[in-house]
Amino acid sequence: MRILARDIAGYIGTEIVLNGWVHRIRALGGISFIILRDRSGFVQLVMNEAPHITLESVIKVSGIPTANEKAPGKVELLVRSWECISSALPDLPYHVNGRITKQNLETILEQRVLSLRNPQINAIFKVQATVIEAFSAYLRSQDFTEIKTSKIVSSGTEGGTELFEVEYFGKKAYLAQSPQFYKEVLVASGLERVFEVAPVFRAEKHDTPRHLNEYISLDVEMAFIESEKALIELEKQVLAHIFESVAQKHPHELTLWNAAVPDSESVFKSPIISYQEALNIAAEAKQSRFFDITPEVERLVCEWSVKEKGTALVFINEFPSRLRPFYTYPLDGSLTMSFDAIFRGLEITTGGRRHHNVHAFIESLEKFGLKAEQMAHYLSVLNYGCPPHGGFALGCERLTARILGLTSVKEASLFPRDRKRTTP
Ligand code: AMO
Repeated sequence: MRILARDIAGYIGTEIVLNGWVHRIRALGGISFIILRDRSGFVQLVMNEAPHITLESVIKVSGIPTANEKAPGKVELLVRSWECISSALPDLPYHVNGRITKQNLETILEQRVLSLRNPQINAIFKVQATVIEAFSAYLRSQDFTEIKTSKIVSSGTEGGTELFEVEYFGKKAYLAQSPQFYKEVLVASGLERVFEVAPVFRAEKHDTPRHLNEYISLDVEMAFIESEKALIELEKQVLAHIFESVAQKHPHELTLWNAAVPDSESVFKSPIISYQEALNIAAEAKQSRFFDITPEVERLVCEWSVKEKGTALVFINEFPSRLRPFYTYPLDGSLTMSFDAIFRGLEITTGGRRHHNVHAFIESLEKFGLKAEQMAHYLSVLNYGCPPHGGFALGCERLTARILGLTSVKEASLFPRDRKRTTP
Protein backbone atom coordinates (compact mmCIF):
# COMPACT_ATOMS: atom_id res chain seq x y z
CA MET A 1 0.00 0.00 0.00
CA ARG A 2 1.42 3.44 -0.97
CA ILE A 3 1.63 5.81 2.00
CA LEU A 4 2.47 9.52 1.92
CA ALA A 5 5.50 10.85 3.79
CA ARG A 6 3.31 12.91 6.15
CA ASP A 7 1.39 9.81 7.28
CA ILE A 8 4.15 7.32 8.12
CA ALA A 9 4.02 7.90 11.87
CA GLY A 10 0.70 6.07 11.84
CA TYR A 11 2.34 2.88 10.44
CA ILE A 12 5.20 2.22 12.90
CA GLY A 13 6.22 -1.44 12.73
CA THR A 14 4.16 -2.20 9.57
CA GLU A 15 5.72 -2.67 6.14
CA ILE A 16 4.66 0.14 3.77
CA VAL A 17 5.54 1.49 0.32
CA LEU A 18 6.59 5.08 -0.44
CA ASN A 19 7.03 6.69 -3.87
CA GLY A 20 8.83 9.95 -4.46
CA TRP A 21 11.92 11.90 -5.47
CA VAL A 22 15.45 11.63 -4.02
CA HIS A 23 15.91 15.01 -2.33
CA ARG A 24 19.20 14.47 -0.46
CA ILE A 25 21.74 11.64 -0.07
CA ARG A 26 24.18 11.26 2.83
CA ALA A 27 26.44 8.20 3.21
CA LEU A 28 27.93 7.38 6.64
CA GLY A 29 30.13 4.26 6.68
CA GLY A 30 28.05 1.42 5.28
CA ILE A 31 24.76 3.22 5.93
CA SER A 32 23.01 5.73 3.63
CA PHE A 33 20.45 8.29 4.69
CA ILE A 34 18.23 9.42 1.87
CA ILE A 35 15.62 12.14 2.16
CA LEU A 36 12.64 11.17 0.03
CA ARG A 37 10.22 13.90 -1.08
CA ASP A 38 6.61 13.47 -2.13
CA ARG A 39 3.72 15.90 -2.43
CA SER A 40 3.10 15.78 1.31
CA GLY A 41 6.64 16.42 2.58
CA PHE A 42 9.81 14.51 3.46
CA VAL A 43 10.84 11.25 5.06
CA GLN A 44 14.27 9.87 5.96
CA LEU A 45 15.11 6.48 4.45
CA VAL A 46 17.81 4.34 6.04
CA MET A 47 19.60 1.86 3.76
CA ASN A 48 22.37 -0.61 4.67
CA GLU A 49 24.16 0.05 1.38
CA ALA A 50 25.44 2.88 -0.81
CA PRO A 51 22.80 2.82 -3.56
CA HIS A 52 23.69 3.88 -7.11
CA ILE A 53 21.19 6.62 -7.37
CA THR A 54 21.15 10.29 -8.35
CA LEU A 55 19.39 13.26 -6.78
CA GLU A 56 15.87 13.85 -8.19
CA SER A 57 15.47 10.27 -9.43
CA VAL A 58 12.02 8.82 -8.80
CA ILE A 59 12.11 5.73 -6.59
CA LYS A 60 9.81 3.23 -4.94
CA VAL A 61 10.80 1.89 -1.51
CA SER A 62 9.33 -0.65 0.87
CA GLY A 63 10.26 -0.72 4.52
CA ILE A 64 9.23 -0.40 8.13
CA PRO A 65 8.60 3.01 9.76
CA THR A 66 10.56 3.23 13.01
CA ALA A 67 10.66 5.95 15.67
CA ASN A 68 13.91 7.93 15.82
CA GLU A 69 14.11 11.18 17.83
CA LYS A 70 16.86 12.49 15.57
CA ALA A 71 15.09 11.88 12.23
CA PRO A 72 13.13 14.70 10.57
CA GLY A 73 9.54 14.15 11.75
CA LYS A 74 10.91 11.75 14.44
CA VAL A 75 10.13 8.69 12.29
CA GLU A 76 12.31 7.11 9.60
CA LEU A 77 11.85 4.24 7.18
CA LEU A 78 14.17 1.21 7.48
CA VAL A 79 14.33 0.17 3.84
CA ARG A 80 13.86 -3.50 2.94
CA SER A 81 13.82 -3.13 -0.84
CA TRP A 82 13.84 -0.31 -3.33
CA GLU A 83 13.75 0.28 -7.08
CA CYS A 84 14.55 3.24 -9.30
CA ILE A 85 11.48 4.03 -11.41
CA SER A 86 13.05 6.90 -13.39
CA SER A 87 16.61 8.08 -12.94
CA ALA A 88 17.71 11.74 -13.15
CA LEU A 89 20.88 12.83 -14.97
CA PRO A 90 23.73 13.34 -12.48
CA ASP A 91 24.40 16.99 -13.43
CA LEU A 92 21.39 18.97 -12.33
CA PRO A 93 21.24 22.48 -13.84
CA TYR A 94 19.32 23.57 -10.74
CA HIS A 95 19.81 22.48 -7.12
CA VAL A 96 16.34 21.55 -5.97
CA ASN A 97 17.44 21.15 -2.36
CA GLY A 98 19.32 24.49 -2.22
CA ARG A 99 18.18 27.69 -0.49
CA ILE A 100 16.35 29.88 -2.99
CA THR A 101 17.68 33.09 -1.48
CA LYS A 102 21.01 32.14 -3.03
CA GLN A 103 19.58 31.61 -6.55
CA ASN A 104 18.79 34.35 -9.01
CA LEU A 105 15.34 34.73 -10.51
CA GLU A 106 16.55 34.16 -14.08
CA THR A 107 17.91 30.72 -13.15
CA ILE A 108 14.75 29.85 -11.25
CA LEU A 109 12.58 30.77 -14.26
CA GLU A 110 14.87 29.21 -16.89
CA GLN A 111 15.02 25.93 -14.97
CA ARG A 112 11.31 25.81 -14.17
CA VAL A 113 11.02 22.02 -14.57
CA LEU A 114 13.40 21.56 -11.63
CA SER A 115 12.86 24.79 -9.69
CA LEU A 116 9.15 24.03 -9.25
CA ARG A 117 10.25 20.98 -7.22
CA ASN A 118 11.85 23.17 -4.58
CA PRO A 119 9.41 22.99 -1.63
CA GLN A 120 9.46 26.75 -1.06
CA ILE A 121 8.73 27.48 -4.73
CA ASN A 122 6.16 24.67 -4.91
CA ALA A 123 4.41 26.29 -1.92
CA ILE A 124 3.69 29.45 -3.95
CA PHE A 125 1.39 27.50 -6.25
CA LYS A 126 -0.38 25.65 -3.45
CA VAL A 127 -1.21 29.04 -1.93
CA GLN A 128 -2.23 30.39 -5.36
CA ALA A 129 -4.59 27.46 -5.93
CA THR A 130 -6.29 28.31 -2.64
CA VAL A 131 -6.51 32.00 -3.60
CA ILE A 132 -8.41 30.99 -6.75
CA GLU A 133 -10.54 28.41 -4.96
CA ALA A 134 -11.53 30.84 -2.17
CA PHE A 135 -12.24 33.66 -4.65
CA SER A 136 -14.58 31.37 -6.60
CA ALA A 137 -16.18 29.78 -3.52
CA TYR A 138 -17.06 33.11 -1.93
CA LEU A 139 -18.63 34.46 -5.12
CA ARG A 140 -20.59 31.25 -5.68
CA SER A 141 -21.92 31.55 -2.14
CA GLN A 142 -23.26 35.01 -3.11
CA ASP A 143 -25.12 33.70 -6.17
CA PHE A 144 -22.48 34.64 -8.77
CA THR A 145 -22.27 32.41 -11.87
CA GLU A 146 -18.86 31.36 -13.19
CA ILE A 147 -18.31 32.27 -16.85
CA LYS A 148 -15.58 31.42 -19.37
CA THR A 149 -15.27 33.92 -22.22
CA SER A 150 -13.29 33.92 -25.45
CA LYS A 151 -9.70 35.13 -25.39
CA ILE A 152 -9.68 35.84 -29.14
CA VAL A 153 -11.35 39.19 -29.66
CA SER A 154 -11.81 41.83 -32.32
CA SER A 155 -10.83 44.88 -30.23
CA GLY A 156 -9.31 45.93 -26.93
CA THR A 157 -11.01 47.38 -23.88
CA GLU A 158 -8.15 48.65 -21.77
CA GLY A 159 -6.19 50.84 -24.22
CA GLY A 160 -5.21 50.25 -27.85
CA THR A 161 -1.43 50.05 -27.42
CA GLU A 162 -1.34 46.91 -25.33
CA LEU A 163 -2.82 44.35 -27.72
CA PHE A 164 -1.20 41.22 -29.11
CA GLU A 165 -2.32 40.77 -32.69
CA VAL A 166 -3.21 37.33 -34.08
CA GLU A 167 -3.80 36.35 -37.66
CA TYR A 168 -7.29 34.86 -37.69
CA PHE A 169 -8.24 33.25 -41.02
CA GLY A 170 -6.99 36.24 -43.01
CA LYS A 171 -8.43 38.78 -40.56
CA LYS A 172 -6.84 40.68 -37.70
CA ALA A 173 -7.85 39.57 -34.22
CA TYR A 174 -6.32 40.15 -30.79
CA LEU A 175 -5.67 38.30 -27.53
CA ALA A 176 -8.09 39.59 -24.87
CA GLN A 177 -6.67 42.18 -22.45
CA SER A 178 -9.63 41.66 -20.12
CA PRO A 179 -13.05 39.98 -20.26
CA GLN A 180 -14.50 43.46 -19.65
CA PHE A 181 -16.95 43.53 -22.57
CA TYR A 182 -18.16 39.96 -22.03
CA LYS A 183 -18.62 40.48 -18.28
CA GLU A 184 -21.00 43.33 -19.13
CA VAL A 185 -22.81 41.30 -21.81
CA LEU A 186 -23.38 38.51 -19.29
CA VAL A 187 -24.61 40.82 -16.53
CA ALA A 188 -27.13 42.21 -19.05
CA SER A 189 -27.97 38.67 -20.20
CA GLY A 190 -29.92 38.24 -16.98
CA LEU A 191 -27.22 36.41 -15.04
CA GLU A 192 -26.74 39.68 -13.08
CA ARG A 193 -23.74 38.40 -11.12
CA VAL A 194 -20.77 36.76 -12.84
CA PHE A 195 -17.13 35.95 -12.24
CA GLU A 196 -14.32 34.57 -14.35
CA VAL A 197 -10.88 33.14 -13.63
CA ALA A 198 -8.82 33.16 -16.82
CA PRO A 199 -5.62 34.36 -18.45
CA VAL A 200 -5.50 37.79 -20.08
CA PHE A 201 -2.80 39.24 -22.31
CA ARG A 202 -1.05 42.59 -22.21
CA ALA A 203 1.47 43.56 -24.89
CA GLU A 204 3.13 45.97 -22.46
CA LYS A 205 6.80 46.53 -23.08
CA HIS A 206 7.78 47.08 -19.45
CA ASP A 207 9.90 44.53 -17.69
CA THR A 208 9.17 45.25 -14.03
CA PRO A 209 8.54 43.22 -10.85
CA ARG A 210 4.79 44.02 -11.22
CA HIS A 211 4.13 43.28 -14.91
CA LEU A 212 3.54 40.06 -16.84
CA ASN A 213 2.48 39.84 -20.48
CA GLU A 214 0.05 37.07 -19.59
CA TYR A 215 -1.57 36.90 -16.17
CA ILE A 216 -4.57 35.36 -14.45
CA SER A 217 -7.36 37.84 -14.01
CA LEU A 218 -9.90 37.23 -11.23
CA ASP A 219 -12.86 39.12 -12.65
CA VAL A 220 -16.18 40.08 -11.08
CA GLU A 221 -19.19 41.95 -12.48
CA MET A 222 -22.58 42.62 -10.86
CA ALA A 223 -25.84 44.35 -11.67
CA PHE A 224 -27.90 46.86 -9.67
CA ILE A 225 -25.21 48.80 -7.87
CA GLU A 226 -25.31 52.53 -7.29
CA SER A 227 -21.64 53.26 -6.91
CA GLU A 228 -18.20 51.69 -6.63
CA LYS A 229 -18.68 51.52 -2.84
CA ALA A 230 -20.79 48.35 -3.18
CA LEU A 231 -17.94 46.78 -5.16
CA ILE A 232 -15.38 47.78 -2.53
CA GLU A 233 -17.55 46.15 0.16
CA LEU A 234 -17.77 42.98 -1.96
CA GLU A 235 -14.02 42.96 -2.54
CA LYS A 236 -13.38 43.24 1.21
CA GLN A 237 -15.54 40.14 1.76
CA VAL A 238 -13.76 38.28 -1.05
CA LEU A 239 -10.30 39.18 0.27
CA ALA A 240 -11.22 38.32 3.87
CA HIS A 241 -12.37 34.89 2.69
CA ILE A 242 -9.20 34.39 0.63
CA PHE A 243 -6.95 35.34 3.56
CA GLU A 244 -8.87 33.15 6.02
CA SER A 245 -8.66 30.17 3.63
CA VAL A 246 -4.92 30.64 3.06
CA ALA A 247 -4.27 30.95 6.82
CA GLN A 248 -6.30 27.84 7.53
CA LYS A 249 -4.96 25.59 4.74
CA HIS A 250 -1.37 26.78 4.47
CA PRO A 251 0.32 27.46 7.83
CA HIS A 252 3.33 25.44 6.60
CA GLU A 253 3.61 27.28 3.26
CA LEU A 254 3.27 30.67 5.02
CA THR A 255 6.07 29.69 7.43
CA LEU A 256 8.33 28.70 4.53
CA TRP A 257 7.98 32.28 3.25
CA ASN A 258 7.98 33.85 6.71
CA ALA A 259 4.63 35.36 5.73
CA ALA A 260 1.29 36.08 7.40
CA VAL A 261 -2.09 37.12 5.99
CA PRO A 262 -4.14 40.00 7.41
CA ASP A 263 -7.04 39.06 9.69
CA SER A 264 -10.61 39.78 8.60
CA GLU A 265 -11.01 42.64 11.05
CA SER A 266 -8.15 44.58 9.47
CA VAL A 267 -9.55 43.90 5.97
CA PHE A 268 -12.99 45.23 6.93
CA LYS A 269 -11.55 48.41 8.42
CA SER A 270 -9.44 49.24 5.34
CA PRO A 271 -9.89 52.90 4.47
CA ILE A 272 -11.35 54.36 1.26
CA ILE A 273 -9.53 57.52 0.24
CA SER A 274 -9.96 59.59 -2.92
CA TYR A 275 -7.36 59.85 -5.67
CA GLN A 276 -6.60 63.41 -4.54
CA GLU A 277 -6.27 62.37 -0.89
CA ALA A 278 -3.84 59.62 -1.92
CA LEU A 279 -1.66 62.17 -3.72
CA ASN A 280 -1.83 64.49 -0.69
CA ILE A 281 -0.82 61.70 1.72
CA ALA A 282 2.19 60.84 -0.45
CA ALA A 283 3.10 64.52 -0.85
CA GLU A 284 3.04 65.03 2.90
CA ALA A 285 5.13 61.92 3.55
CA LYS A 286 7.80 62.95 1.06
CA GLN A 287 7.46 66.73 1.19
CA SER A 288 7.22 66.62 -2.57
CA ARG A 289 4.47 66.78 -5.24
CA PHE A 290 3.00 63.78 -7.04
CA PHE A 291 0.86 63.91 -10.18
CA ASP A 292 -0.23 60.30 -10.49
CA ILE A 293 -0.52 57.11 -8.43
CA THR A 294 3.01 55.87 -9.09
CA PRO A 295 4.49 52.76 -7.41
CA GLU A 296 6.08 55.14 -4.88
CA VAL A 297 2.67 56.67 -4.05
CA GLU A 298 1.19 53.17 -3.63
CA ARG A 299 3.96 52.34 -1.16
CA LEU A 300 3.60 55.62 0.76
CA VAL A 301 -0.19 55.31 0.98
CA CYS A 302 0.12 51.80 2.42
CA GLU A 303 2.72 52.96 4.92
CA TRP A 304 0.33 55.73 5.98
CA SER A 305 -2.53 53.23 6.31
CA VAL A 306 -0.51 50.78 8.41
CA LYS A 307 0.43 53.61 10.76
CA GLU A 308 -2.90 55.45 10.94
CA LYS A 309 -5.48 52.69 10.32
CA GLY A 310 -3.69 49.47 11.24
CA THR A 311 -4.13 47.84 7.82
CA ALA A 312 -1.97 47.48 4.70
CA LEU A 313 -5.03 47.38 2.41
CA VAL A 314 -6.24 50.71 1.02
CA PHE A 315 -8.97 51.53 -1.50
CA ILE A 316 -8.50 54.61 -3.66
CA ASN A 317 -11.59 55.93 -5.45
CA GLU A 318 -12.69 58.95 -7.48
CA PHE A 319 -10.07 58.64 -10.20
CA PRO A 320 -10.09 61.38 -12.87
CA SER A 321 -11.88 60.25 -16.04
CA ARG A 322 -8.75 60.92 -18.14
CA LEU A 323 -7.08 57.99 -16.31
CA ARG A 324 -9.93 55.51 -16.72
CA PRO A 325 -11.22 53.54 -19.74
CA PHE A 326 -14.17 54.75 -21.82
CA TYR A 327 -16.68 52.44 -20.12
CA THR A 328 -16.24 54.02 -16.64
CA TYR A 329 -19.25 55.77 -15.07
CA PRO A 330 -18.76 59.46 -14.27
CA LEU A 331 -19.13 60.88 -10.77
CA ASP A 332 -19.20 64.43 -12.02
CA GLY A 333 -17.57 66.28 -14.94
CA SER A 334 -14.02 65.09 -14.32
CA LEU A 335 -14.10 62.28 -11.77
CA THR A 336 -15.36 58.68 -11.99
CA MET A 337 -17.00 56.03 -9.81
CA SER A 338 -13.92 53.87 -10.01
CA PHE A 339 -11.34 52.50 -7.59
CA ASP A 340 -8.05 50.68 -7.13
CA ALA A 341 -7.12 48.43 -4.22
CA ILE A 342 -3.54 48.72 -2.97
CA PHE A 343 -2.24 45.90 -0.78
CA ARG A 344 1.18 45.98 0.91
CA GLY A 345 2.33 48.71 -1.45
CA LEU A 346 1.09 47.24 -4.76
CA GLU A 347 -2.07 47.78 -6.84
CA ILE A 348 -3.92 44.47 -6.86
CA THR A 349 -7.33 45.57 -8.21
CA THR A 350 -9.02 48.01 -10.53
CA GLY A 351 -12.78 48.35 -10.71
CA GLY A 352 -15.73 50.66 -10.92
CA ARG A 353 -19.25 51.29 -12.03
CA ARG A 354 -19.83 51.29 -15.82
CA HIS A 355 -22.01 53.23 -18.21
CA HIS A 356 -25.41 51.61 -18.68
CA ASN A 357 -27.26 54.50 -20.32
CA VAL A 358 -26.60 54.52 -24.05
CA HIS A 359 -26.97 58.31 -24.51
CA ALA A 360 -24.55 59.18 -21.70
CA PHE A 361 -22.15 56.57 -23.08
CA ILE A 362 -22.21 58.03 -26.61
CA GLU A 363 -21.65 61.52 -25.20
CA SER A 364 -18.63 60.37 -23.22
CA LEU A 365 -17.00 58.58 -26.18
CA GLU A 366 -15.91 61.86 -27.74
CA LYS A 367 -13.60 62.54 -24.79
CA PHE A 368 -11.74 59.34 -25.67
CA GLY A 369 -11.51 60.20 -29.36
CA LEU A 370 -13.91 57.31 -30.12
CA LYS A 371 -16.94 57.28 -32.41
CA ALA A 372 -20.24 55.48 -31.77
CA GLU A 373 -19.78 53.50 -35.03
CA GLN A 374 -16.54 51.98 -33.68
CA MET A 375 -18.40 50.90 -30.55
CA ALA A 376 -21.24 48.96 -32.18
CA HIS A 377 -20.58 45.94 -29.96
CA TYR A 378 -20.76 48.02 -26.76
CA LEU A 379 -23.91 49.77 -27.97
CA SER A 380 -25.49 46.37 -28.57
CA VAL A 381 -25.19 45.72 -24.81
CA LEU A 382 -26.58 49.09 -23.77
CA ASN A 383 -29.36 49.36 -26.38
CA TYR A 384 -31.53 46.50 -25.19
CA GLY A 385 -32.09 47.07 -21.49
CA CYS A 386 -28.96 47.13 -19.35
CA PRO A 387 -29.04 47.41 -15.53
CA PRO A 388 -26.70 49.76 -13.67
CA HIS A 389 -23.65 47.61 -13.04
CA GLY A 390 -19.97 47.45 -12.24
CA GLY A 391 -17.17 45.13 -11.32
CA PHE A 392 -13.50 44.69 -10.68
CA ALA A 393 -10.49 42.54 -11.54
CA LEU A 394 -7.89 41.23 -9.10
CA GLY A 395 -4.48 40.29 -10.49
CA CYS A 396 -3.93 36.75 -9.22
CA GLU A 397 -0.13 36.80 -9.42
CA ARG A 398 0.06 40.22 -7.76
CA LEU A 399 -2.15 39.09 -4.88
CA THR A 400 -0.15 35.86 -4.44
CA ALA A 401 3.12 37.81 -4.53
CA ARG A 402 1.93 40.25 -1.86
CA ILE A 403 0.60 37.48 0.39
CA LEU A 404 3.97 35.70 0.40
CA GLY A 405 6.24 38.76 0.09
CA LEU A 406 7.71 37.70 -3.28
CA THR A 407 9.94 40.24 -4.95
CA SER A 408 8.42 39.84 -8.43
CA VAL A 409 5.06 38.75 -9.85
CA LYS A 410 7.05 36.49 -12.17
CA GLU A 411 7.72 34.23 -9.18
CA ALA A 412 3.95 33.82 -8.80
CA SER A 413 3.45 32.62 -12.39
CA LEU A 414 4.14 28.97 -13.20
CA PHE A 415 5.44 29.76 -16.68
CA PRO A 416 5.79 33.53 -16.81
CA ARG A 417 5.55 35.35 -20.11
CA ASP A 418 7.63 38.50 -20.23
CA ARG A 419 9.31 40.36 -23.09
CA LYS A 420 12.03 37.71 -23.46
CA ARG A 421 10.31 34.55 -22.39
CA THR A 422 8.05 32.17 -24.30
CA THR A 423 9.67 29.02 -22.87
CA PRO A 424 9.51 26.85 -20.84
P1 AMO B 1 -6.60 46.66 -15.05
O1 AMO B 1 -6.04 46.81 -16.41
O2 AMO B 1 -6.20 47.72 -14.06
O3 AMO B 1 -8.20 46.66 -15.09
O4 AMO B 1 -6.20 45.26 -14.45
C1 AMO B 1 -6.78 44.77 -13.24
C2 AMO B 1 -5.72 44.18 -12.33
O5 AMO B 1 -4.97 43.22 -13.03
C3 AMO B 1 -3.61 43.21 -12.60
N1 AMO B 1 -2.72 43.55 -13.74
C4 AMO B 1 -1.57 42.92 -14.00
N2 AMO B 1 -0.93 41.92 -13.36
C5 AMO B 1 0.25 41.48 -13.88
N3 AMO B 1 0.80 42.00 -15.01
C6 AMO B 1 0.19 43.01 -15.70
N4 AMO B 1 0.72 43.48 -16.82
C7 AMO B 1 -1.05 43.52 -15.18
N5 AMO B 1 -1.91 44.48 -15.60
C8 AMO B 1 -2.93 44.49 -14.70
C9 AMO B 1 -3.52 44.25 -11.52
C10 AMO B 1 -4.68 45.16 -11.83
O6 AMO B 1 -5.14 45.87 -10.69
N6 AMO B 1 -11.16 45.67 -16.95
C11 AMO B 1 -10.46 46.23 -15.81
C12 AMO B 1 -10.99 45.67 -14.50
C13 AMO B 1 -12.42 46.11 -14.18
O7 AMO B 1 -12.66 47.32 -14.13
O8 AMO B 1 -13.26 45.22 -13.95
C14 AMO B 1 -8.96 45.88 -15.91
O9 AMO B 1 -8.57 44.92 -16.54
O10 AMO B 1 -3.71 43.60 -10.27
